[in-house]
Amino acid sequence: MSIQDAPEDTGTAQRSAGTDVPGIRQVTRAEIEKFWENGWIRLPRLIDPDLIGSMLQRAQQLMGPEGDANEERKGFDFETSPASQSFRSPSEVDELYERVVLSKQLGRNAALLLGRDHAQRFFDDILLVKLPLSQRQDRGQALGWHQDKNPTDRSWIYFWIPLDHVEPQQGAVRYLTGSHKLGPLWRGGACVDLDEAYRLAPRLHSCEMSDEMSFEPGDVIAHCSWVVHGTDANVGTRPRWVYRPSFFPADAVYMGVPSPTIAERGIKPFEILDHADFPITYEPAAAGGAG
Ligand SMILES: O=C(O)CCC(=O)C(=O)O
Ligand SMILES: [Fe+2]
Repeated sequence: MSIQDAPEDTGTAQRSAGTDVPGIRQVTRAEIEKFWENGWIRLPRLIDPDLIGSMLQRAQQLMGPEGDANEERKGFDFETSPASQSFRSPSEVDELYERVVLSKQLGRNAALLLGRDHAQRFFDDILLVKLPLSQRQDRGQALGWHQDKNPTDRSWIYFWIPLDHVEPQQGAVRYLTGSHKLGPLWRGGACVDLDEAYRLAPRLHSCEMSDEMSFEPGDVIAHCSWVVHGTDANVGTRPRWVYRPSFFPADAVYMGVPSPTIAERGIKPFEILDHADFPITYEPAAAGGAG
């Protein structure tokens, strides 16, 4: 059932409540501290592996068992990327993804990580399947170093959620640790090779590259805006399944950075993103939310 079809859907109010989804734990104080230091944090078993298993099944229904069967929906899915096969906004077509992104728990974790107990909105979500390069040259390549595009005036939280075991050779994400402290360095979303990144921002030499990591279902990475990151190619033999939703503080304002997602909803520069498609999923208890 889509949000539009929900029986008692009253728009923003209905979606803003923040559902309770069992199986998503809260981030710890130690994780929050390390996140501030590094700009990213690995969150072991953030999500119950059984819930992740169900999400993988749904993703396979949408994209095929190998993650390569969905047709690109013109004008909706992102430009076919050589780095992965993607499926944009699974939460609009699948009720499990809808429940997960509207969950109070993910929103609260975003607030806790950002260091201010403030309401959070969901922005968007995408499935990113990096296909084995050996099978698909055009869907398994490395993704260059970049900062995520953020059209607002404050940091967002991006959850990088493997839906299956991920080994380093499958092209897991890597970070230039601490690079968020350098602020915006070049155009958000623009991917460059490492030499070019160092040329554009020589201070990046002081940011250590994260080690290659393996993931079990349930392990998650959260990163903030402005941390420089990229992925290697998938030189393994299995598709790499990742789900990537994003959240931001409810009082952030649109800065006018070209963003069809925002502009086509009639939101003008310096306005908050007060729209049913950017629902508030978490509100602190004092503000009337369930905390
Ligand atoms: O892992 C990917 O395919 C993309 C990683 C990334 O750039 C992100 O999550 O922002
Ligand atoms: Fe990114």
